[in-house]
Amino acid sequence: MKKNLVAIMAIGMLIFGLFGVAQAAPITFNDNFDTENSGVGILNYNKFQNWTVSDGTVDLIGNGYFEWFNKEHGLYVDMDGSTGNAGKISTNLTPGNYSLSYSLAGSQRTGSQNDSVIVSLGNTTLINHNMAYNEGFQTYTTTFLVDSETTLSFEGLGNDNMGLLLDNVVLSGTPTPVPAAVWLLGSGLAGLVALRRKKRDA
Ligand SMILES: [Ca+2]
Ligand SMILES: [Ca+2]
Ligand SMILES: [Ca+2]
Ligand SMILES: [Ca+2]
Repeated sequence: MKKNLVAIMAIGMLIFGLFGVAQAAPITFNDNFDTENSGVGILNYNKFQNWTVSDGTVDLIGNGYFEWFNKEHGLYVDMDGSTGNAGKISTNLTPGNYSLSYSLAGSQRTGSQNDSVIVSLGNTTLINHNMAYNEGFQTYTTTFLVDSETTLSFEGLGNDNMGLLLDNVVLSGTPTPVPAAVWLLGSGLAGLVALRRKKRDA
């Protein structure tokens, strides 16, 4: 009876180990914002699938709603929303090797000559973009290593409700292999050791 219990515990630990690895999988997404809010633009949007809005607001625009570009961009994000406080959007990252690409454009409004967006990992600035209002979408790519859980964020600067426009954020990550493998091996071995010990004692 006890032996069975220990065997079940060992299996459970193995499953937990696998589950732990699954949980540690890094975030991978291809975000063109086109399906946000059922595909309809909205000011001061804060229900993104992949992002949390903090420190101000951002607008979800395009698709005929405050549209500054041709239809091929669908919806995109105005990094300075409509509350006089440009917004910041963040997503959590687990340890791994990441590649990131995204498109930024000028505000497309003459009232805002230049605008900035800071891309950060936690409190560390990766890239500081400054673009003139009339610049079209440009794609930027970078790679980085995350060794402990952190956030990736895009932060608009300004307070005139006209910010840089963000679209096509593609993030892909490969998990840092060692901790996950050790965790799986360790939890499985712990179960087997317990099983052996029980057998020997029986
Ligand atoms: Ca889009
Ligand atoms: Ca705005
Ligand atoms: Ca702000
Ligand atoms: Ca501005």
